Amino acid sequence: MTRTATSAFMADVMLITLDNPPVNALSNALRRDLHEELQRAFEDAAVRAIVLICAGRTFVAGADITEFGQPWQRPSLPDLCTFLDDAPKPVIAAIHGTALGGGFELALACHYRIAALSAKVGLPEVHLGILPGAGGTQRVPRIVGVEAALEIITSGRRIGATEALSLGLIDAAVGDAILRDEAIAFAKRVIADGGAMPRIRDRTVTVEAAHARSDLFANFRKANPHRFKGFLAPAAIVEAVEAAVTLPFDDGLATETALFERLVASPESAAQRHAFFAEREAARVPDIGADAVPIDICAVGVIGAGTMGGGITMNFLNAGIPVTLVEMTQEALDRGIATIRRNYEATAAKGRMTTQHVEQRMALISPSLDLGALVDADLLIEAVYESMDVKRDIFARLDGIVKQGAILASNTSFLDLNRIAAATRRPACVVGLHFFSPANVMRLLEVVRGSATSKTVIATAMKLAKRIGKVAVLSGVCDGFIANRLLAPRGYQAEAMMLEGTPIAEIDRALVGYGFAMGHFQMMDLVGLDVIGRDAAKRTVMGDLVAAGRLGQKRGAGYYDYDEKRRPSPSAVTAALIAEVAAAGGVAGAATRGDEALLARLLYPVVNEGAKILDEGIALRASDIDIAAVLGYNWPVYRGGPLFWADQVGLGRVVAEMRALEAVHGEVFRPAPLLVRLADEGRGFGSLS
Ligand code: T1G
Repeated sequence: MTRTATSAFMADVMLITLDNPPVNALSNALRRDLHEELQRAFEDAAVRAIVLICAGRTFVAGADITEFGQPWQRPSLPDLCTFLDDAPKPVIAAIHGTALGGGFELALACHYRIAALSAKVGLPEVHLGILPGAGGTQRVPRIVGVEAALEIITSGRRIGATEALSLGLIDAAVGDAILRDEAIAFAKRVIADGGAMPRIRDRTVTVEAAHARSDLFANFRKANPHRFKGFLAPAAIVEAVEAAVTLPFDDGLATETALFERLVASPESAAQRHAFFAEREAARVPDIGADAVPIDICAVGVIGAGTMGGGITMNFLNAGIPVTLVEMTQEALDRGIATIRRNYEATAAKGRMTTQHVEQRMALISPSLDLGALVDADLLIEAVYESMDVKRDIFARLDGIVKQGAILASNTSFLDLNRIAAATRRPACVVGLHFFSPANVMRLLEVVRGSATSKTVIATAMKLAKRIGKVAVLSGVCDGFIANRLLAPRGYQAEAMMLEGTPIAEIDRALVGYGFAMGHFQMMDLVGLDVIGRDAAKRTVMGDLVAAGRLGQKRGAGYYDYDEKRRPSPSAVTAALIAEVAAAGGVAGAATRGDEALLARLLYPVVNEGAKILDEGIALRASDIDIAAVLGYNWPVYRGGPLFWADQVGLGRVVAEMRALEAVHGEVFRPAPLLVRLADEGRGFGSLS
């Protein structure tokens, strides 16, 4: 077996190199090898200092997440950190790329840290539903103080080398190319200065300063409610950091370990880890290999400068890719560009970008009223309103204008991509790129594969998604593709229950209790009832609300009434309208009561739709459906997505409850064949991968 840690001796300094591609995760094998190399260096009298450095693209990215759930093999990561604490000679971590989670904790257990200027450090464990389990919650507050530590660990954010230096998390930052040499020089200076071995565990100033401030922790919880709702890890992090203040170091570590064990065994963490891997798995398309070489996208054209077109454009500007933005009228073009500028300026006002960056990005836009300006673009994205005729017309015209090999993409959210492609003589170059609103924020990008779309085009779209910070999920052609089709039944059921007499506030409360940021009706009010397409031929509550001028939050009234702070309260007008529409439609039925019953009604049809989407081959895998729901519809990540959640409920139970609902509410609750088959076999969706 090749060793994952090796040593080289440079005069007095032992250089230990960790080499475990792709990200030097601290697997069982790496920990064992590192322990042996350290042991050897500790025992070798000729070695007076040790430098820990990594091969490949990054320093250690953390514990090996694929080994979670198995018992730690010795030495565990906390053991290794304790071993470093007890080191008889100075150890210096040399950081490049990202030192994350257990990787950063390993560095924190060293005596010194030197980093490349482009390096980043951080403790992202919170995103996996756990906490730093190798001393991070005890060491970081000893460096930066309790408040900064709480912020860093509960946000999981990455900290650049310059900020890390100013916070004291690292001791030096040097040019990337000279990291190795500088680390060795640093080690030699330490030796020359007497070989001091400062340990973070011995620092007491910041934690003692927090003794008198027992309200710190309660205040932090109060100030950041969104970080805590539904998630287990943030509260445990606060508890662990509190232990750093109230307990001696080793007892604090023991508290951290106990909390870690509890979190790692929780369904919330299992769900978040599922989402981590689902996100990465989604990029893989089985029939597209190295032979499909993605084309370089150097210039993009966007047709339509409305809300979607503007948001889409921003993604490319952010990635430094120039965009030609085309509209039909000067007024629409000016409005679209002004909106983009306003968005950037708002970000700058919050201190999250400089005005210089705003100007740099704006300078990448070439506005035009002429499709002819798109002749040099490598990728065209059409983002006009949802009309098959309009889209086919644009694609036919683009076909006559754009260069050979250019990719023609539609942002349609439900139209038949194959019919759009058929308007051109190059259907192999046509693909769907379905962004979610707001397109510059939401991370999901559905890449829709038409029946003729070439492998090169799919490979390009998947790669481009990563470049612009999106997670691409491949979808086949169907009405609504994956995410919209999946979630549509939730809306139908919410509306059906409303007509049956279930108060809308109860429906919304059940969804919020499950973990959605807002309920169905609150969401409708936020979007604006006038902009949501509906069946004009049918009398609906929404139609009546619009007719009554109740357009949603923006008017202070929609499904709910809103006060000046936009807080919703139940509306007597809406209640009366609901009763009228229900009576006119002859809706019978009883109100559904209780969160469990409400959630079964709202979410089982989503699970069922997911099973159909999978069975039809519209989605490649169950985890793609989960990630589409999490990233496209803010399905609570600690539930893992609808199919992961259904597995946790147990498919046998889901099917049995659906059959009971089918008896009352009919076919919409008939379990899909795949669901029934899996339930009968005692399996879950997770067993399909
Ligand atoms: N363990 C195992 N595999 C990992 C991994 C990890 N920690 N991190 C990444 N991978 C795999 C990933 O699945 C993918 O595999 C490949 O590496 C490249 O990743 C005790 C318990 C490092 C910034 O949460 O944030 O330490 O798909 O596509 O965009 O407190 O990966 O190629 O087969 O994402 O260049 C804490 C997670 C662990 C860091 C690189 N650490 N990783 O991003 O590539 S918990 C993290 C990342 C912990 C201790 C606790 C990113 C990255 P494949 P990629 P990238």
